[in-house]
Amino acid sequence: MSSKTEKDRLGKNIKRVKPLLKKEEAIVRPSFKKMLIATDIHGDYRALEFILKFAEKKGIEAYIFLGDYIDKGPDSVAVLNELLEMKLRNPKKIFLLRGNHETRDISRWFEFSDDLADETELLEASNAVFEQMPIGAVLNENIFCVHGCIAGTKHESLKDISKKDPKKYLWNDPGTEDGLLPSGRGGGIYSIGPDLIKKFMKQNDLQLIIRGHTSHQEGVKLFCDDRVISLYSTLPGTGPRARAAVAVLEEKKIKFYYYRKTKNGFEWEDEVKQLDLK
Ligand SMILES: [Mn+2]
Repeated sequence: MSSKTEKDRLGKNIKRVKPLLKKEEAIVRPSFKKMLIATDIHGDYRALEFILKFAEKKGIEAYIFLGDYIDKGPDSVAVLNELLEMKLRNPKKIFLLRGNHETRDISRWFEFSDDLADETELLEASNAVFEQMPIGAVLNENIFCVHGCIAGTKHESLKDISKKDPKKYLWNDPGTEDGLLPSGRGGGIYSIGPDLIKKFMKQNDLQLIIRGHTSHQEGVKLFCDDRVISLYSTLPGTGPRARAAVAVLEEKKIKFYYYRKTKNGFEWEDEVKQLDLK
């Protein structure tokens, strides 16, 4: 649960950040030497703090978050406050993509709306701000970041992605079987086959997709001949062996850093996985 002060802070941040997000296109295009990609913070303020401290040490220039800031964890409002304040301090270097939890349809069933149960105006204002969040990011001109996946439609172009109709991009998943398969997540949601993903990447001059949305024990899962990275940056709470990951994109390589839960907090692993880019 969040305090009254925390909620008041959210009210102010929401008001100030709205025009900034409104100005951003559905697809933002950051190009920097060293970028951090993290996703699905889901109300875990301690994990966010842990990740931000690490990023500062690494000399990260720009931050790309792939959505799902709220729900599941105990501190949705604190997480939002931290990220919105980062955005306000550094609007050209912090990018907050929209996740499927940043929608009216789903957030009303979860912790964020419980938190704001007595604050209908603030909940409404937050939802209005979520609608202004960008849907995707293209990093260094050829790495596409999105919460869910692509739509999987014919002749799909990045140019067609709009803030008005983002559902597919927030909900779909990459699959292992070719074609467009209905998803167990619900109606109108699909698992996108490697054939469709490769076609989309070719048509849009992309070499990699980074997405979040699916929690798993590994922190990073690769699909589509290592061209789709499924990242998860908090611990889904499924046992001591679970690990979470963030990605650091620097020049022509992308590195994955993993952390685990310890008795008193979190700990980075020594092992770093690296993917070389073209
Ligand atoms: Mn999600």
